[in-house]
Amino acid sequence: MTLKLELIHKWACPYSARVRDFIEERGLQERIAFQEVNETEGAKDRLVQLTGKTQVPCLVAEGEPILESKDIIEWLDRNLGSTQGAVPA
Ligand SMILES: N[C@@H](CCC(=O)N[C@@H](CS)C(=O)NCC(=O)O)C(=O)O
Repeated sequence: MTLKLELIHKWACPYSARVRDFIEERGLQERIAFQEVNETEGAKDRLVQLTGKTQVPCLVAEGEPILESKDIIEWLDRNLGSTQGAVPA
């Protein structure tokens, strides 16, 4: 099954960068739709609608938001990853 995944992120945010780096390291870019919170029309409104916050990064997995870069990386590792033990603390 192909999961519908979106990452609402911000270029200037180091936590977003951490998640983007992980995605790139794992070669998962093609599986995730990236939405920059200030560039993608409607992304910020959607973020607030889903989470009640403006915090990025936010992974939206099948419509369910996941906040916190560490939790997002762990989720990606658990659900899409194959290499164990590569999640930064
Ligand atoms: N602990 C969070 C920190 C995320 C964070 O602080 N993001 C900042 C941008 S770098 C942010 O969204 N600030 C605006 C807000 O929280 O509304 C994580 O690891 O994801």
